[in-house]
Amino acid sequence: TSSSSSRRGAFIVFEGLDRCGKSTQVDRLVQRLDRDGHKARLQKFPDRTTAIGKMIDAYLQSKAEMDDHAIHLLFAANRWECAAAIRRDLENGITVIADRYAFSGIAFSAAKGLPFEFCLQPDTALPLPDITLYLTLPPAVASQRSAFGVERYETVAIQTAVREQFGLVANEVKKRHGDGKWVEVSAEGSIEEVEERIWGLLEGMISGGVDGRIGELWV
Ligand code: ADP
Ligand code: FDM
Ligand code: MG
Repeated sequence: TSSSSSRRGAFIVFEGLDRCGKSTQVDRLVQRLDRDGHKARLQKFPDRTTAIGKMIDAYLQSKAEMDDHAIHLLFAANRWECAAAIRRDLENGITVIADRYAFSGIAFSAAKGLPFEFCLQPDTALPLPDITLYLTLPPAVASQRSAFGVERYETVAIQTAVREQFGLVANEVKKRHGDGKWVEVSAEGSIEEVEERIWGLLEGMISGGVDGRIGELWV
């Protein structure tokens, strides 16, 4: 119909602690959409391919040290350099699936002790996700998955602090943008079970497209 052709793509974000299954699930979702002939694009954050992304990558691998504020701003800058392409794709009817976004940015930096308001600010007015799925996994289950790697932040103590901050981020999203914008999804069970759970939540939004303008984060 003519109204469906005016609909834009959905902007879908996956968040959650390390090893909860985000990357596995975004890959499967994009593969499913490709199979179905639906236009979709995966956007990872950090996007390590850009000049800023390479600085972030060096920091995460502990090949470079950086002030906490400075690296926080680089993560945000890395989102801003991708923002125009996200907006353009959504307007062209392409579904954009992000593996992490500004919410990780806030949770990880606030967990290091930076003021919450400082952490929120640089992402203000970025494209607002239509929905963020926050994958949850009990720590005991997560610890049975493959061991933490060697990157910064991959310790039980840091992950515990980050989980607490994600709770505050969730409240902020619901308060500013509405309860429906942040949805917790259990990441327990087999990869296929989690995939079906996620598909059940997203199928309508993806196949029908989204009506209305792209929102602005925290605005
Ligand atoms: P994240 O991107 O959230 O850090 P990954 O998708 O990389 O998590 O998954 C972390 C590890 O757990 C990988 O080895 C992956 O194969 C495995 N994994 C992912 N989902 C499941 C699942 N539902 N059950 C068991 N193992 C899983
Ligand atoms: N991370 C990610 C941040 O600290 N800030 C951010 O803004 C973003 C997007 O980078 F430890 C952290 C979270 C995680 C690491 O790891 C990225 P993956 O495995 O590429 O998701
Ligand atoms: Mg991942």
